[in-house]
Amino acid sequence: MNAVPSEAALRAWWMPFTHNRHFKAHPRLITAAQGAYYTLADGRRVFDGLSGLWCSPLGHSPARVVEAVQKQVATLDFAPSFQMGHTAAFTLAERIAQLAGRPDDKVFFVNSGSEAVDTALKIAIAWHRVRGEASRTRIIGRERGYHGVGMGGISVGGILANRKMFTPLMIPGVDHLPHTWNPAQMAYSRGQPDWGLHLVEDLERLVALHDASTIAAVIVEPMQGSTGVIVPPKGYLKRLREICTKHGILLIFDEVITGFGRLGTPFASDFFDVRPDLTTFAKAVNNATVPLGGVIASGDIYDAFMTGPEHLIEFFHGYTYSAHPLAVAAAHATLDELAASGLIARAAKLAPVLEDAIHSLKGEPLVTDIRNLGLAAAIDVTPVPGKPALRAFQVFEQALARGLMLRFTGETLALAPPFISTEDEVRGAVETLRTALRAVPV
Ligand code: PXG
Repeated sequence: MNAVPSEAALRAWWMPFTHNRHFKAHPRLITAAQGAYYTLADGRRVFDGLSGLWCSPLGHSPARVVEAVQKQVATLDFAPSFQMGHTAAFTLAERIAQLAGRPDDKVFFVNSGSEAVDTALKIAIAWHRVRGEASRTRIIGRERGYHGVGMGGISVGGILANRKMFTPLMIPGVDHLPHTWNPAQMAYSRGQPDWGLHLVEDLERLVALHDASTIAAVIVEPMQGSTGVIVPPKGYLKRLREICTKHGILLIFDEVITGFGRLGTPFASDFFDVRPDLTTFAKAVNNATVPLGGVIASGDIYDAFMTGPEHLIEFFHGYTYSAHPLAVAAAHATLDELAASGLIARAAKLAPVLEDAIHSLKGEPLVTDIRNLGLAAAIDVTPVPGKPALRAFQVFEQALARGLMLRFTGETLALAPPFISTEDEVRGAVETLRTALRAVPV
Protein backbone atom coordinates (compact mmCIF):
# COMPACT_ATOMS: atom_id res chain seq x y z
CA MET A 1 0.00 0.00 0.00
CA ASN A 2 1.13 3.53 -0.77
CA ALA A 3 1.76 5.52 2.38
CA VAL A 4 0.01 8.55 0.87
CA PRO A 5 -3.35 8.11 -0.91
CA SER A 6 -3.92 9.62 -4.36
CA GLU A 7 -6.07 12.74 -4.74
CA ALA A 8 -8.90 10.55 -5.99
CA ALA A 9 -8.62 8.21 -3.04
CA LEU A 10 -8.54 11.13 -0.62
CA ARG A 11 -11.76 12.40 -2.15
CA ALA A 12 -13.41 8.98 -1.99
CA TRP A 13 -13.59 8.57 1.78
CA TRP A 14 -16.24 10.72 3.47
CA MET A 15 -14.53 10.82 6.84
CA PRO A 16 -16.49 10.71 10.11
CA PHE A 17 -16.49 13.68 12.51
CA THR A 18 -13.77 15.34 10.43
CA HIS A 19 -13.46 18.66 8.62
CA ASN A 20 -13.04 16.80 5.34
CA ARG A 21 -11.93 19.68 3.10
CA HIS A 22 -9.26 20.91 5.46
CA PHE A 23 -8.07 17.41 6.24
CA LYS A 24 -7.74 16.43 2.60
CA ALA A 25 -5.74 19.57 1.91
CA HIS A 26 -3.40 18.67 4.80
CA PRO A 27 -3.77 14.92 5.44
CA ARG A 28 -2.56 13.50 8.73
CA LEU A 29 -1.86 9.87 8.02
CA ILE A 30 -1.09 7.09 10.45
CA THR A 31 0.84 4.15 9.06
CA ALA A 32 1.49 1.96 12.10
CA ALA A 33 0.95 1.70 15.83
CA GLN A 34 2.82 -0.15 18.53
CA GLY A 35 2.49 0.19 22.27
CA ALA A 36 1.72 3.78 23.26
CA TYR A 37 2.96 5.25 19.96
CA TYR A 38 1.70 5.84 16.45
CA THR A 39 3.96 6.15 13.43
CA LEU A 40 2.92 8.86 10.99
CA ALA A 41 3.45 8.81 7.22
CA ASP A 42 6.47 11.10 7.57
CA GLY A 43 8.08 8.49 9.83
CA ARG A 44 7.62 10.39 13.11
CA ARG A 45 6.50 8.56 16.26
CA VAL A 46 3.83 10.30 18.29
CA PHE A 47 2.55 9.46 21.76
CA ASP A 48 -1.05 8.25 21.73
CA GLY A 49 -2.40 10.67 24.32
CA LEU A 50 -6.02 9.54 23.98
CA SER A 51 -5.53 5.75 23.83
CA GLY A 52 -6.89 5.73 20.28
CA LEU A 53 -10.32 7.28 20.74
CA TRP A 54 -10.42 6.37 24.46
CA CYS A 55 -10.36 2.73 23.40
CA SER A 56 -6.85 1.22 23.45
CA PRO A 57 -5.70 1.22 27.08
CA LEU A 58 -3.24 -1.66 26.52
CA GLY A 59 -1.48 0.30 23.82
CA HIS A 60 -1.49 -0.90 20.24
CA SER A 61 -1.10 -4.47 19.04
CA PRO A 62 -0.46 -6.07 22.42
CA ALA A 63 1.02 -9.53 21.73
CA ARG A 64 -1.63 -11.46 23.65
CA VAL A 65 -4.49 -9.86 21.73
CA VAL A 66 -2.78 -10.13 18.33
CA GLU A 67 -2.16 -13.82 18.89
CA ALA A 68 -5.72 -14.49 20.05
CA VAL A 69 -7.27 -12.79 17.02
CA GLN A 70 -4.88 -14.48 14.59
CA LYS A 71 -5.70 -17.86 16.06
CA GLN A 72 -9.42 -17.16 16.06
CA VAL A 73 -9.64 -16.06 12.43
CA ALA A 74 -8.07 -19.34 11.39
CA THR A 75 -10.39 -21.53 13.49
CA LEU A 76 -13.82 -19.88 13.68
CA ASP A 77 -13.96 -16.66 11.66
CA PHE A 78 -17.69 -16.16 12.05
CA ALA A 79 -20.54 -17.85 13.84
CA PRO A 80 -24.19 -16.80 13.75
CA SER A 81 -25.56 -15.68 17.10
CA PHE A 82 -29.22 -15.94 16.13
CA GLN A 83 -30.44 -19.35 17.33
CA MET A 84 -26.81 -20.62 17.45
CA GLY A 85 -23.94 -19.80 19.77
CA HIS A 86 -20.23 -20.24 20.37
CA THR A 87 -18.75 -21.03 23.75
CA ALA A 88 -16.39 -18.05 24.02
CA ALA A 89 -19.33 -15.62 23.80
CA PHE A 90 -20.96 -17.21 26.86
CA THR A 91 -17.75 -17.29 28.85
CA LEU A 92 -17.03 -13.66 27.93
CA ALA A 93 -20.49 -12.62 29.14
CA GLU A 94 -19.80 -14.47 32.40
CA ARG A 95 -16.42 -12.75 32.81
CA ILE A 96 -17.81 -9.28 32.13
CA ALA A 97 -20.64 -9.75 34.64
CA GLN A 98 -18.08 -10.95 37.18
CA LEU A 99 -15.75 -8.03 36.48
CA ALA A 100 -18.71 -5.72 37.04
CA GLY A 101 -19.15 -7.39 40.44
CA ARG A 102 -22.65 -8.53 39.52
CA PRO A 103 -22.39 -12.20 38.59
CA ASP A 104 -26.16 -12.54 38.06
CA ASP A 105 -26.21 -9.82 35.43
CA LYS A 106 -26.59 -10.68 31.74
CA VAL A 107 -24.60 -9.32 28.81
CA PHE A 108 -26.07 -8.49 25.39
CA PHE A 109 -23.38 -8.07 22.73
CA VAL A 110 -23.37 -5.40 20.00
CA ASN A 111 -20.67 -3.79 17.87
CA SER A 112 -20.29 -0.22 19.05
CA GLY A 113 -21.14 2.26 21.74
CA SER A 114 -23.95 3.72 19.63
CA GLU A 115 -25.54 0.30 19.25
CA ALA A 116 -25.08 -0.36 22.96
CA VAL A 117 -26.98 2.83 23.80
CA ASP A 118 -29.84 2.16 21.41
CA THR A 119 -30.00 -1.41 22.75
CA ALA A 120 -30.14 -0.23 26.37
CA LEU A 121 -32.94 2.22 25.57
CA LYS A 122 -34.91 -0.55 23.86
CA ILE A 123 -34.37 -2.90 26.80
CA ALA A 124 -35.53 -0.20 29.23
CA ILE A 125 -38.74 0.58 27.37
CA ALA A 126 -39.50 -3.07 26.60
CA TRP A 127 -38.85 -4.06 30.24
CA HIS A 128 -41.50 -1.70 31.55
CA ARG A 129 -43.88 -3.01 28.91
CA VAL A 130 -43.36 -6.69 29.67
CA ARG A 131 -44.05 -5.87 33.33
CA GLY A 132 -47.31 -4.15 32.43
CA GLU A 133 -46.15 -0.52 32.66
CA ALA A 134 -46.34 0.32 28.97
CA SER A 135 -46.88 4.01 29.73
CA ARG A 136 -43.24 4.33 30.80
CA THR A 137 -41.72 5.43 27.50
CA ARG A 138 -39.87 8.64 28.24
CA ILE A 139 -36.11 8.68 28.53
CA ILE A 140 -34.21 11.39 30.37
CA GLY A 141 -30.71 12.23 29.12
CA ARG A 142 -28.44 15.08 30.09
CA GLU A 143 -27.18 18.25 28.42
CA ARG A 144 -23.70 17.81 26.91
CA GLY A 145 -24.10 14.02 27.11
CA TYR A 146 -22.65 11.95 24.29
CA HIS A 147 -24.32 8.63 23.65
CA GLY A 148 -23.20 7.90 20.12
CA VAL A 149 -24.92 8.68 16.85
CA GLY A 150 -27.85 6.27 16.64
CA MET A 151 -31.34 7.75 16.62
CA GLY A 152 -31.74 6.96 20.31
CA GLY A 153 -28.26 8.16 21.19
CA ILE A 154 -28.62 11.58 19.55
CA SER A 155 -32.06 12.01 21.10
CA VAL A 156 -30.89 11.44 24.66
CA GLY A 157 -27.53 13.05 23.97
CA GLY A 158 -27.05 16.72 24.65
CA ILE A 159 -24.57 17.93 22.06
CA LEU A 160 -26.21 20.53 19.86
CA ALA A 161 -24.24 19.91 16.69
CA ASN A 162 -25.07 16.20 16.76
CA ARG A 163 -28.79 16.93 17.12
CA LYS A 164 -29.88 20.02 15.25
CA MET A 165 -29.83 18.58 11.71
CA PHE A 166 -31.85 15.55 12.68
CA THR A 167 -34.85 16.88 14.55
CA PRO A 168 -37.42 14.79 12.64
CA LEU A 169 -35.53 11.61 13.49
CA MET A 170 -35.45 12.15 17.23
CA ILE A 171 -37.29 9.65 19.39
CA PRO A 172 -40.26 11.35 21.06
CA GLY A 173 -40.71 12.04 24.74
CA VAL A 174 -37.09 12.70 25.64
CA ASP A 175 -36.12 15.31 28.22
CA HIS A 176 -32.75 16.35 29.63
CA LEU A 177 -31.16 17.04 32.98
CA PRO A 178 -28.89 20.08 33.12
CA HIS A 179 -25.18 19.45 32.67
CA THR A 180 -23.03 19.97 35.72
CA TRP A 181 -20.21 22.15 34.42
CA ASN A 182 -20.16 25.67 35.83
CA PRO A 183 -16.79 27.41 35.47
CA ALA A 184 -17.77 30.24 37.83
CA GLN A 185 -18.25 27.69 40.61
CA MET A 186 -15.82 24.92 39.84
CA ALA A 187 -13.02 26.00 37.49
CA TYR A 188 -9.78 24.11 38.13
CA SER A 189 -11.42 21.54 40.41
CA ARG A 190 -9.28 18.50 41.03
CA GLY A 191 -11.37 15.38 40.61
CA GLN A 192 -15.00 15.73 41.68
CA PRO A 193 -16.19 19.31 42.23
CA ASP A 194 -17.69 20.27 45.60
CA TRP A 195 -20.34 22.39 43.91
CA GLY A 196 -23.33 21.20 41.91
CA LEU A 197 -25.04 18.41 43.84
CA HIS A 198 -28.32 20.35 43.77
CA LEU A 199 -28.47 20.03 39.98
CA VAL A 200 -29.54 16.40 40.30
CA GLU A 201 -32.78 17.53 41.93
CA ASP A 202 -33.89 18.61 38.48
CA LEU A 203 -34.93 15.00 38.02
CA GLU A 204 -37.62 15.59 40.65
CA ARG A 205 -38.76 18.58 38.59
CA LEU A 206 -39.00 16.41 35.48
CA VAL A 207 -40.94 13.78 37.42
CA ALA A 208 -43.32 16.49 38.63
CA LEU A 209 -43.68 17.71 35.05
CA HIS A 210 -44.15 14.39 33.24
CA ASP A 211 -45.15 12.00 36.07
CA ALA A 212 -43.03 8.98 36.94
CA SER A 213 -45.56 6.69 35.24
CA THR A 214 -44.35 8.05 31.86
CA ILE A 215 -40.60 7.78 32.51
CA ALA A 216 -38.72 4.60 31.61
CA ALA A 217 -35.10 5.47 32.28
CA VAL A 218 -32.41 8.03 32.93
CA ILE A 219 -29.18 7.68 30.97
CA VAL A 220 -25.95 9.44 31.92
CA GLU A 221 -22.25 9.02 31.41
CA PRO A 222 -20.91 8.70 34.97
CA MET A 223 -18.11 10.99 33.76
CA GLN A 224 -18.89 12.87 30.57
CA GLY A 225 -15.97 12.06 28.27
CA SER A 226 -16.57 13.37 24.77
CA THR A 227 -17.73 16.78 25.86
CA GLY A 228 -14.47 17.26 27.73
CA VAL A 229 -14.14 15.30 30.97
CA ILE A 230 -17.06 16.81 32.87
CA VAL A 231 -16.82 15.24 36.32
CA PRO A 232 -19.96 14.71 38.42
CA PRO A 233 -20.22 16.81 41.59
CA LYS A 234 -19.67 14.95 44.86
CA GLY A 235 -22.74 12.86 45.77
CA TYR A 236 -24.48 13.50 42.42
CA LEU A 237 -24.63 9.93 41.13
CA LYS A 238 -25.68 8.44 44.48
CA ARG A 239 -28.53 10.94 44.67
CA LEU A 240 -29.45 10.20 41.05
CA ARG A 241 -29.71 6.52 41.98
CA GLU A 242 -31.93 7.34 44.96
CA ILE A 243 -34.35 9.45 42.93
CA CYS A 244 -34.56 6.82 40.15
CA THR A 245 -35.24 4.06 42.68
CA LYS A 246 -37.86 6.12 44.46
CA HIS A 247 -39.81 6.59 41.21
CA GLY A 248 -39.28 3.17 39.61
CA ILE A 249 -37.09 4.67 36.88
CA LEU A 250 -34.25 2.58 35.47
CA LEU A 251 -30.76 4.06 35.73
CA ILE A 252 -28.50 3.51 32.73
CA PHE A 253 -24.80 4.25 33.02
CA ASP A 254 -23.15 4.78 29.66
CA GLU A 255 -19.69 3.39 30.43
CA VAL A 256 -18.44 3.32 26.84
CA ILE A 257 -15.48 5.47 27.94
CA THR A 258 -15.28 4.65 31.65
CA GLY A 259 -15.74 0.87 31.38
CA PHE A 260 -12.73 -1.44 31.75
CA GLY A 261 -10.51 0.67 33.90
CA ARG A 262 -10.36 4.32 32.81
CA LEU A 263 -11.10 5.55 36.34
CA GLY A 264 -8.74 3.01 37.92
CA THR A 265 -11.62 0.68 38.80
CA PRO A 266 -13.22 -1.92 36.51
CA PHE A 267 -16.24 0.32 35.95
CA ALA A 268 -17.23 3.83 37.00
CA SER A 269 -20.02 2.21 39.01
CA ASP A 270 -17.24 0.80 41.25
CA PHE A 271 -15.50 4.16 41.47
CA PHE A 272 -18.69 5.94 42.54
CA ASP A 273 -20.15 2.96 44.40
CA VAL A 274 -23.45 3.32 42.58
CA ARG A 275 -25.21 0.38 41.00
CA PRO A 276 -27.01 1.07 37.72
CA ASP A 277 -29.71 -1.18 36.25
CA LEU A 278 -28.17 -1.16 32.80
CA THR A 279 -24.60 -0.45 31.71
CA THR A 280 -23.40 0.18 28.18
CA PHE A 281 -19.83 -0.59 27.21
CA ALA A 282 -17.64 -0.77 24.07
CA LYS A 283 -14.13 0.52 23.24
CA ALA A 284 -11.72 -0.82 25.89
CA VAL A 285 -13.58 -4.12 26.33
CA ASN A 286 -11.28 -5.57 23.70
CA ASN A 287 -8.79 -2.75 23.30
CA ALA A 288 -10.70 -1.75 20.12
CA THR A 289 -8.96 -4.41 18.09
CA VAL A 290 -12.26 -5.54 16.53
CA PRO A 291 -15.52 -3.59 17.02
CA LEU A 292 -17.39 -4.81 20.11
CA GLY A 293 -19.85 -3.31 22.54
CA GLY A 294 -22.58 -4.50 24.82
CA VAL A 295 -25.15 -3.90 27.51
CA ILE A 296 -24.97 -5.35 30.99
CA ALA A 297 -28.48 -5.82 32.34
CA SER A 298 -29.44 -6.79 35.86
CA GLY A 299 -30.65 -10.36 36.27
CA ASP A 300 -34.12 -9.06 37.22
CA ILE A 301 -34.44 -7.22 33.93
CA TYR A 302 -33.50 -10.31 31.96
CA ASP A 303 -35.82 -12.53 33.99
CA ALA A 304 -38.80 -10.30 33.27
CA PHE A 305 -38.42 -11.09 29.56
CA MET A 306 -38.19 -14.85 30.12
CA THR A 307 -41.92 -15.46 30.03
CA GLY A 308 -44.28 -16.70 27.32
CA PRO A 309 -43.88 -19.82 25.20
CA GLU A 310 -40.31 -21.16 25.33
CA HIS A 311 -40.08 -21.70 21.57
CA LEU A 312 -40.57 -17.99 20.89
CA ILE A 313 -37.96 -15.22 20.83
CA GLU A 314 -38.21 -13.07 23.95
CA PHE A 315 -36.51 -9.88 22.71
CA PHE A 316 -36.61 -8.92 19.03
CA HIS A 317 -33.22 -7.32 18.77
CA GLY A 318 -29.66 -8.19 17.74
CA TYR A 319 -27.05 -7.68 15.06
CA THR A 320 -25.41 -9.96 12.48
CA TYR A 321 -22.11 -9.38 14.22
CA SER A 322 -23.34 -9.64 17.83
CA ALA A 323 -20.63 -11.63 19.65
CA HIS A 324 -18.45 -11.81 16.54
CA PRO A 325 -15.83 -14.49 17.28
CA LEU A 326 -12.86 -12.21 16.49
CA ALA A 327 -14.19 -9.46 18.75
CA VAL A 328 -14.90 -11.95 21.50
CA ALA A 329 -11.44 -13.52 21.23
CA ALA A 330 -9.87 -10.06 21.43
CA ALA A 331 -11.93 -9.31 24.54
CA HIS A 332 -10.87 -12.50 26.34
CA ALA A 333 -7.25 -11.68 25.59
CA THR A 334 -7.73 -8.07 26.71
CA LEU A 335 -9.26 -9.15 30.03
CA ASP A 336 -6.41 -11.65 30.45
CA GLU A 337 -3.84 -8.92 29.84
CA LEU A 338 -5.59 -6.37 32.09
CA ALA A 339 -5.47 -8.94 34.91
CA ALA A 340 -2.02 -10.43 34.23
CA SER A 341 -0.32 -7.04 34.06
CA GLY A 342 -2.42 -5.38 36.78
CA LEU A 343 -3.29 -2.60 34.36
CA ILE A 344 -6.40 -1.28 36.09
CA ALA A 345 -4.37 -0.78 39.27
CA ARG A 346 -1.72 0.86 37.13
CA ALA A 347 -4.31 3.29 35.74
CA ALA A 348 -5.27 4.11 39.34
CA LYS A 349 -1.62 4.75 40.17
CA LEU A 350 -1.10 6.96 37.14
CA ALA A 351 -4.23 9.01 37.87
CA PRO A 352 -2.65 11.31 40.51
CA VAL A 353 0.41 11.74 38.27
CA LEU A 354 -1.85 12.98 35.49
CA GLU A 355 -3.81 15.14 37.96
CA ASP A 356 -0.69 16.90 39.27
CA ALA A 357 0.76 17.34 35.82
CA ILE A 358 -2.36 18.66 34.12
CA HIS A 359 -3.15 21.14 36.90
CA SER A 360 0.37 22.55 36.56
CA LEU A 361 -0.91 24.07 33.28
CA LYS A 362 -2.96 26.61 35.24
CA GLY A 363 -1.75 30.05 34.23
CA GLU A 364 -0.36 28.93 30.86
CA PRO A 365 -1.46 31.00 27.86
CA LEU A 366 -5.04 30.38 26.69
CA VAL A 367 -5.99 27.98 29.51
CA THR A 368 -9.38 28.76 31.12
CA ASP A 369 -10.22 25.52 32.96
CA ILE A 370 -8.65 22.17 33.85
CA ARG A 371 -10.55 19.02 34.84
CA ASN A 372 -9.52 15.45 35.64
CA LEU A 373 -10.78 12.12 36.92
CA GLY A 374 -9.02 8.78 36.86
CA LEU A 375 -6.69 8.55 33.91
CA ALA A 376 -8.54 11.27 32.00
CA ALA A 377 -8.08 15.02 31.88
CA ALA A 378 -9.11 18.02 29.82
CA ILE A 379 -8.30 21.68 29.48
CA ASP A 380 -10.38 24.46 27.97
CA VAL A 381 -8.80 27.23 25.93
CA THR A 382 -9.86 30.76 25.02
CA PRO A 383 -11.72 30.74 21.70
CA VAL A 384 -10.41 32.60 18.67
CA PRO A 385 -12.82 35.55 18.46
CA GLY A 386 -15.50 34.81 15.86
CA LYS A 387 -14.08 31.37 15.05
CA PRO A 388 -15.42 28.81 17.47
CA ALA A 389 -13.51 25.53 17.80
CA LEU A 390 -10.44 26.82 15.97
CA ARG A 391 -8.21 27.41 19.00
CA ALA A 392 -8.23 23.84 20.28
CA PHE A 393 -7.39 22.66 16.78
CA GLN A 394 -4.42 25.05 16.70
CA VAL A 395 -3.17 23.59 19.97
CA PHE A 396 -3.72 20.07 18.65
CA GLU A 397 -1.62 20.85 15.55
CA GLN A 398 1.20 22.29 17.66
CA ALA A 399 1.12 19.25 19.93
CA LEU A 400 1.11 16.83 17.01
CA ALA A 401 4.10 18.61 15.53
CA ARG A 402 5.86 17.98 18.86
CA GLY A 403 5.05 14.29 19.09
CA LEU A 404 1.75 14.18 21.01
CA MET A 405 -1.62 13.19 19.70
CA LEU A 406 -4.49 14.39 21.84
CA ARG A 407 -8.15 15.03 21.18
CA PHE A 408 -9.67 18.40 20.37
CA THR A 409 -13.36 19.17 20.37
CA GLY A 410 -14.98 22.57 20.69
CA GLU A 411 -12.67 24.66 22.89
CA THR A 412 -11.47 21.57 24.77
CA LEU A 413 -8.42 19.33 24.57
CA ALA A 414 -8.54 15.91 26.23
CA LEU A 415 -5.84 13.52 27.39
CA ALA A 416 -6.45 9.87 28.33
CA PRO A 417 -3.15 8.01 28.04
CA PRO A 418 -2.88 4.23 27.70
CA PHE A 419 -2.65 2.32 30.98
CA ILE A 420 0.74 0.96 29.88
CA SER A 421 2.20 4.48 29.93
CA THR A 422 5.03 5.24 32.30
CA GLU A 423 4.83 8.12 34.76
CA ASP A 424 7.42 9.94 32.65
CA GLU A 425 5.33 9.49 29.53
CA VAL A 426 2.27 10.94 31.28
CA ARG A 427 4.25 13.93 32.58
CA GLY A 428 5.98 14.27 29.20
CA ALA A 429 2.65 14.42 27.38
CA VAL A 430 1.55 17.31 29.60
CA GLU A 431 4.89 19.10 29.06
CA THR A 432 4.40 18.75 25.30
CA LEU A 433 0.93 20.23 25.71
CA ARG A 434 2.50 23.12 27.63
CA THR A 435 4.93 23.90 24.82
CA ALA A 436 2.10 23.57 22.30
CA LEU A 437 0.00 26.11 24.23
CA ARG A 438 2.93 28.50 24.31
CA ALA A 439 3.53 28.07 20.59
CA VAL A 440 0.03 28.96 19.40
CA PRO A 441 0.10 32.45 17.87
CA VAL A 442 -2.34 34.58 19.87
N1 PXG B 1 -21.36 6.51 24.53
C1 PXG B 1 -20.31 7.18 24.98
C2 PXG B 1 -20.26 7.61 26.41
C3 PXG B 1 -19.24 7.46 24.12
O1 PXG B 1 -18.19 8.15 24.57
C4 PXG B 1 -20.44 6.34 22.36
C5 PXG B 1 -21.46 6.09 23.26
C6 PXG B 1 -20.59 5.85 20.97
O2 PXG B 1 -19.69 4.85 20.69
P1 PXG B 1 -19.35 4.44 19.16
O3 PXG B 1 -18.59 3.17 19.33
O4 PXG B 1 -20.66 4.24 18.48
O5 PXG B 1 -18.58 5.56 18.57
C7 PXG B 1 -19.31 7.03 22.78
C8 PXG B 1 -18.20 7.30 21.81
C9 PXG B 1 -13.89 11.63 21.68
C10 PXG B 1 -14.66 10.49 21.12
O6 PXG B 1 -12.92 12.02 21.11
C11 PXG B 1 -15.58 9.85 21.91
C12 PXG B 1 -16.33 8.81 21.38
C13 PXG B 1 -16.14 8.40 20.08
C14 PXG B 1 -15.19 9.04 19.29
C15 PXG B 1 -14.44 10.10 19.81
O7 PXG B 1 -14.23 12.13 22.76
N2 PXG B 1 -17.25 8.24 22.22
